[in-house]
Amino acid sequence: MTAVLEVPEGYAPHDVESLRGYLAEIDGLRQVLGGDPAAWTIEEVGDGNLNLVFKVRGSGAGVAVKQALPYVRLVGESWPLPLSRAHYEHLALSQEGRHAPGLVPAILHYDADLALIVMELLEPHVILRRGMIAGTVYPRFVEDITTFTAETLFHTSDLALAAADKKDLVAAFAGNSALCKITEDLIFTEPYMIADNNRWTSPQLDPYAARLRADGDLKVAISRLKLRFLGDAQALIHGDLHTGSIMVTEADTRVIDPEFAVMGPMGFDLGALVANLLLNYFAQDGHEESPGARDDYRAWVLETTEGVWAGFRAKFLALWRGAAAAGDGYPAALFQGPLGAVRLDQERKAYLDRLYRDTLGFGAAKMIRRIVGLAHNIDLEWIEDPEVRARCEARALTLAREMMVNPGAFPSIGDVAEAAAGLRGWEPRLG
Ligand code: SR1
Ligand code: MG
Repeated sequence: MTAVLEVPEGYAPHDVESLRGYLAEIDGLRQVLGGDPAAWTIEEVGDGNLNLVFKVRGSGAGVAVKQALPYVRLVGESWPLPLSRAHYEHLALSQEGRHAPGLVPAILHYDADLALIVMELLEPHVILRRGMIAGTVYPRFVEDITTFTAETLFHTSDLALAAADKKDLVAAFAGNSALCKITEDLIFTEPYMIADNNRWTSPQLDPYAARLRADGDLKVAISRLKLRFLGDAQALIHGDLHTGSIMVTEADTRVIDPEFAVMGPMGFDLGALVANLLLNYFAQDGHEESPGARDDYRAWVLETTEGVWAGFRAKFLALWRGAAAAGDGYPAALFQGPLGAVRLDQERKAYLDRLYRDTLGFGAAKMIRRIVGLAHNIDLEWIEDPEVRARCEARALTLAREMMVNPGAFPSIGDVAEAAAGLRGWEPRLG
């Protein structure tokens, strides 16, 4: 039976022509686009799992229009999903833009009834994931993404905010529960059990999927991580910070699509970055023209993975050390004098050590879900030969399992990169 889709009065999904009429009625947007609305080119380009995305170009600038559908686009109308996610995306973009100016798209218009956001058109940007599949180096990426993560996570945490302000943020995002439920199910639960949504390269990865379902240590580890996601409102997290949520050029980086935003554990965002870079690393076998042709690129991907954690750590630490008016966590009154300052700085480093371990755990969860869960990455999906794809995936699963169950085996992010590189020539036993 098809579920009934409830939408508020006034909501209807746009098509190219209805969108043209809608945009033409909004003075500011008509001016931005320029020229005769009849001459605007409008194309629907959404290739994500959830929404409609239009690119609109006039004789002046272009705009991007994102509209939520009342269901999961990837699956269809049988999986309803609240339109309120556009509200949370808009709210998160506003917060992120305040803390990390220039690193998110500018918002030009928001229509709550239509669950629609109009943003500047990012051109000639490409989705980072696509650029990395093509083997393109992005020299600004590490610098920009570490600024984005350090600034947004620090400034929305108890390290920077007064308790009442932090609680207001928790309340503001608490209603995004349907999007959180997707994460809770698709990342923290289903890959470790038999579930209709799961899929993997079969039969090659059948033994790997079966081992995940039989691995008690892994189930405990993923459940601990799930508990953290459910209960630890550490900071405002983007909630879906994979390489498909980042647009880049060689000189610019923008983080898009924060519809999964919620107050949650910081390691969830950092783990998403590390995981998706590592997945791209493992996928390179399937994209290089001849064996070894992408070796320099592989090295860049691993350097980037290390740089993301190391750069974040340095910037976050600097923000905390330099915070003029600190938040209600770690009250200054408890850390007075030179001894207090030393003790607090030791604790800052210990906090980041804990965050590093969280990053490995959440990163591992994100690698596993993209290989045996519902929503996969094109880094791996675009590898046509299932034998090649399964080898890449098996290596990634092998590293991910260790990262989640045995994070102590990777004292530094360099150890993760080394382990990934060490798995390169390893021939997994496939089904
Ligand atoms: C049903 S939505 C599947 C996935 O798409 C989004 O990008 C999120 O990662 C979500 O888990
Ligand atoms: Mg998205």
